[in-house]
Amino acid sequence: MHWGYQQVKDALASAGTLIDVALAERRNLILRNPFPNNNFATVKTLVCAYQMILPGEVAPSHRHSAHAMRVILDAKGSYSIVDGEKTPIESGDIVLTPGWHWHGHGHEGAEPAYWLDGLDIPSVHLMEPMFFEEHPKKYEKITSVAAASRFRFSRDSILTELDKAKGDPAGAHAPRVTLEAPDMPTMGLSWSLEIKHGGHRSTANRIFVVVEGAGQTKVGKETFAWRRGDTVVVPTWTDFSHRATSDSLLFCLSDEPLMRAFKYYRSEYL
Ligand code: GTQ
Ligand code: FE2
Repeated sequence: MHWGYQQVKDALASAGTLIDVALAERRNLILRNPFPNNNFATVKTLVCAYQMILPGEVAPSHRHSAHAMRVILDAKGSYSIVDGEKTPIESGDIVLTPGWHWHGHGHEGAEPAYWLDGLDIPSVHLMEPMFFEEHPKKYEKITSVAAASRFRFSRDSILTELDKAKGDPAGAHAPRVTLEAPDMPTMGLSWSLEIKHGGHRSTANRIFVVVEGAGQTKVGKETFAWRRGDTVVVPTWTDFSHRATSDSLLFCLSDEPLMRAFKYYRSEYL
């Protein structure tokens, strides 16, 4: 599957005229993958949703068993509060919300802010350890304000790491950086600078988010053209290859650590 950012933005903008987040808690558009008997998941183990917050809004705090992360697409002046810590969320950042950490979001900027959420809810559904709690005060008290947070990976810090990264000499994969996040044991989080790389398949389910650039991804027999902000999904054991038509930064959310923990991980370069 492929989802286009522009179409999603239009839908979220419409939703923004109907209801505010004080009532709805979150304004999100879920990427339900239309495989048989699915009414929620983006891949079998993970779900993604685009989220939008309007200037002046504050989304109430809550916590849940599911681990969550966000790829910030267009945001200036917005922030997350994770366990009392207020940290800015700006375009290109990754923000983590490990399971059972309180979290809410707010927006002090002038334009609507958009990001993509990734959560392991389908895995939690399978195993059934789901707990959810609204914050007793609805809005969590801010105990510290910090641009540098253990929950935030800024665009600049990611690009600095990527500058030092090397691609596979045989061309199997592009320069890649993997984020070490021990609090997020179900999720693999990585970035790559794509030009062109050959076929690969693995048992991991992968969700690619276009942080910058344009190009196309071949997934099985289908080819999806993508632009900044789009999402492309590669299900387990499906061949895929990327071809960028301009300098492209792809973020990949996967269930690779879960597959590895269970010793189900297999991978093949074609
Ligand atoms: O921002 O807390 O897309 O709890 C789905 C569930 C976002 C969030 C989602 C959530 C959130
Ligand atoms: Fe949440």
